[in-house]
Amino acid sequence: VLKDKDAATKKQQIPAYNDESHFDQEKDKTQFRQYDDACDRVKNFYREQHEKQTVAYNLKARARYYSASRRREAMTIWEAIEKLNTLIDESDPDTELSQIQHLLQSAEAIRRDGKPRWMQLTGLIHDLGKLLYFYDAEGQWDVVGDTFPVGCAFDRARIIYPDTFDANPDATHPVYGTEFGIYSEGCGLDNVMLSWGHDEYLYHVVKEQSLLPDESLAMIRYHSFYPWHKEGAYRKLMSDKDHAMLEAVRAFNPYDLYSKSDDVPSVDELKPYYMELIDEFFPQKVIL
Ligand code: INS
Repeated sequence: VLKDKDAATKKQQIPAYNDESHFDQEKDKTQFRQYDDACDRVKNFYREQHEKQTVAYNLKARARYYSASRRREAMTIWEAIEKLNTLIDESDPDTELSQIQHLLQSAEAIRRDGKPRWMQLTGLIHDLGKLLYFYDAEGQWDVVGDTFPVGCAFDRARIIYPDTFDANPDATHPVYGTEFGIYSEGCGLDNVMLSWGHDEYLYHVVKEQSLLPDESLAMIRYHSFYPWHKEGAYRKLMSDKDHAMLEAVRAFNPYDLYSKSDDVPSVDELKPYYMELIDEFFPQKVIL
């Protein structure tokens, strides 16, 4: 692990990105995220996720994450990617490919568009938090799927399958059910508890154990927060910093979503390139 000062100097040298994506220009964007026509697997997933993501559950999940007795494993980033490979995401209407393929598709699309190396690496790892499923999860409902804040009213106009929140006890709670709930206007998303899952988990790991910049951390923490970055919900909770982070997340999103229809990449051919890239920003082994 680099000393704080070295880490700060390295972070300053990180090149900026521009926010245009070219690889997706030919794609029909209306083919993605069609939740009305989604299969039962997806609908059942969200029914359970929306019912069970409560403040009480989120406090419990975070306490578990920080507890000394949590099961932890030291492994290389590539080993983590391979370990994740057996998971098929029940919430995703757009792909049934394995996770390693989705990660490589995202990273390759970012690379083809000439984006900086830190952003390519973000593409490669952004879903690694789904490893949580093999550790502390209660199902897929606390690992995958779109995210949303808990502790304030669910934005039913901008979250998919809003009726399924009827079964969530927080929806009618005297505090959690109000517009700002336990938060205040402009408090900043750093202070907001987003539904627990792979984004939140990986965000903590990457923040603590890599040299990736703040934009990368935002891409990881918010990439599933579609109600915010795509639909414009919860804007009143944002701080000044969050506006810059929103731009970063929006620049990242096409590579996550629209690369799902790209050709299946060859893992063996691409591995050497990405192994080198991983070494630039991560220690040999990370604790997951
Ligand atoms: C998908 C999947 C992704 C997540 C998306 C979600 O089904 O779980 O990892 O980023 O928000 O819609």
